[in-house]
Amino acid sequence: MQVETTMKKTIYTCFCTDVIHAGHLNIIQEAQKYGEVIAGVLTDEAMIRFNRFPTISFEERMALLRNLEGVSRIVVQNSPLYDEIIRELHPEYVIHGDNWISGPTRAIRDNVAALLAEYGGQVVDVPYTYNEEVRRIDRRMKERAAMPEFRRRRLRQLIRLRPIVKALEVHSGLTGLIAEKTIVEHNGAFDQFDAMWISSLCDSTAKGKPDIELVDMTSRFRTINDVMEVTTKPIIFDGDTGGLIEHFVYTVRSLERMGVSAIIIEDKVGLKKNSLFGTAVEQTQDTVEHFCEKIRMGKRVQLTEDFMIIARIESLILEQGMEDALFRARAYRQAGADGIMIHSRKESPAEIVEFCRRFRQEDSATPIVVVPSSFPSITEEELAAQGANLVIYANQLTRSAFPAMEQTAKDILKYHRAQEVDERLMPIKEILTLIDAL
Ligand code: SPV
Ligand code: MG
Repeated sequence: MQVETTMKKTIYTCFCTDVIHAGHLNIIQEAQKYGEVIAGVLTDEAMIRFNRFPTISFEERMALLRNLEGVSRIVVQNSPLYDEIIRELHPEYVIHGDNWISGPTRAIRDNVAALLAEYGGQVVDVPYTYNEEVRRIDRRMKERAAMPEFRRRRLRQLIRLRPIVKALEVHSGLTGLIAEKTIVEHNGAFDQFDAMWISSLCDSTAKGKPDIELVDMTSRFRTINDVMEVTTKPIIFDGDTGGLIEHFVYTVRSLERMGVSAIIIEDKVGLKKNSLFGTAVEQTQDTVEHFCEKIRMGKRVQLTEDFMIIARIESLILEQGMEDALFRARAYRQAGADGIMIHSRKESPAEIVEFCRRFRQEDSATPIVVVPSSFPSITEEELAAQGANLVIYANQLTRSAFPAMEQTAKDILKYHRAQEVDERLMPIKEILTLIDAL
């Protein structure tokens, strides 16, 4: 007697969402027409490469799918690309909303299609559901991620999750949007900035003022607010010297309440000048005792576990030597600093590399922050290998915008019209639609 067996086909779909809405339900419904539905949940590490930071835990996201009707099995997907999962599950189909056909996610789709084609599998693109409810949920998720309690703790979470956290300088809503939205796919890998740096240099420069703590806190907070209005990523505030200890404690309170994740204060006193001037201008380093007291007082007034006070060491900038830098790092850490920023204005990264290596020999945990402005050749991978946890691109957006704007101004003056500059400008249609309406 012949027994007939019908093998059910498998269809795979991957989710990276905090909320299940009609669009997801539609995908599952469609998927069921093809066979047994296996749903993947992206890990936090994978999700933050190209998506928003999740506002619920990985376990909660697993539970969300487990409760869904029509899903027969849940699996974990460790990477934005599907190679591993396809090798493992060998699904006949992979189903996804057709929104992945454009933008950086196109590379994911192409990769999936190529993998499936090797054994006759197929991609199923379902028209993306974009109704009022989906739009509202999407907006809510973004707004939730921007709330102080979620945003503030994200820097610590990222330091745990990322080989090295990358922060980009921002000083306005517009630059904030660039840090928030820029995602690239390069050789099959995805990347985006993790955090934003409110640089005193660039915040001052944008206002046409020197970087000497002249732009007051009210104005600096205003910049933070402009950035916060349009972003969800964590903010690291350049607090200059932190000012008087009596004032610093209020600054810590205000920043923490706003949802800023960290303040970095530098061990200088008196009229602060930008570090990249080095010893060409008069700058005075603080005493170890006084700066430690500032750190201790800041930590004392802090209310949450999330907020970080990071101590910035100016010993190499002011040519006080490596031993002084390491001695201060130790002292600041003992005073309660949550991280150490080591700065240099050398064209070679050698002294930063030496500091990281030697500091790591005695302290394997305290986050190290670096700012490779004068030694840009060093890669993030090289910095991470030396034990650095956070890299700040402190002024590159401002330094790229200024020459572009200046050239445009010069060319309009030269040609008495704007045609010569027009072709290198963003199209009017794009600038009009750059900012999402609520
Ligand atoms: C800033 O961006 O304002 C900094 C870094 O403090 S630096 O300009 O290199 O001193
Ligand atoms: Mg500064």
